[in-house]
Amino acid sequence: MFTNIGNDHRFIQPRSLMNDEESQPFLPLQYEKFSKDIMKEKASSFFSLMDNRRTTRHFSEEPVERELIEFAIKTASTAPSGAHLQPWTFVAINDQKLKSKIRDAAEIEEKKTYDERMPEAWAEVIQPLGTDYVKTHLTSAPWVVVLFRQSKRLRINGEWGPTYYSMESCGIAAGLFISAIHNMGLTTLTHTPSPMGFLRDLLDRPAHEHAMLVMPVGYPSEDATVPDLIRKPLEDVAIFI
Ligand code: IYR
Repeated sequence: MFTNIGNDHRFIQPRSLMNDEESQPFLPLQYEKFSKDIMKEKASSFFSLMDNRRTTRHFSEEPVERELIEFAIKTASTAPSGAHLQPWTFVAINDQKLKSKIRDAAEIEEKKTYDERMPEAWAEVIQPLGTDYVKTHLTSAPWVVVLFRQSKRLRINGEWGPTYYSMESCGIAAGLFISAIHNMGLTTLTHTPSPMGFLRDLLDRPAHEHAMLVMPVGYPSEDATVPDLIRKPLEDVAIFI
């Protein structure tokens, strides 16, 4: 059953999925209850930290240690996921030649999108963001991290089975990745070349993995700018009943 899988590193099963037949033990939850004051202080300081996050397209070429990227991916991988399948693969690219190949392929697609494929209703909402088909950040940022969503998983019996809520799971993981990057004093951008099928070929990922987000990571350049945006106030995004 496993013969055509061989030692292909792309199909390694997590330990947690290798004993389908055995029930998982339950452990006591490690939980620390804070006082009301500390809760408010933590809530407000985390909000301030995250409210200061901005997406910039302007990266410095200053190198970033691999260990920091590893921490961001480990943080992302703490995300809750459908059936705890953790249906994501983060490919972190530091190699300049490979980043250039990704940029060339992304710009070919993006040029077609911006010049021919983008409906007016879409163009009118991204125009204020100042984006275009030129993707300098894919070569200037020291790291480009590509998030792949796994739509299938290899079962213990050697058959392929589905994953569950993989879009939601990967979306949450991406949010944690972005938060981790911001918290450590770096910046990232959620870039979505469209279509992004070329990433599977360039990065040698299997057919059940689907590129979902391209995230350059690094320091902002000294002349980095951001669009003059305001965020919706609470009353426009929440209803309390
Ligand atoms: N994918 C393109 C276009 C783009 C789309 C949205 I929605 C944005 O918020 C920004 C850009 C790109 O990455 O440029």
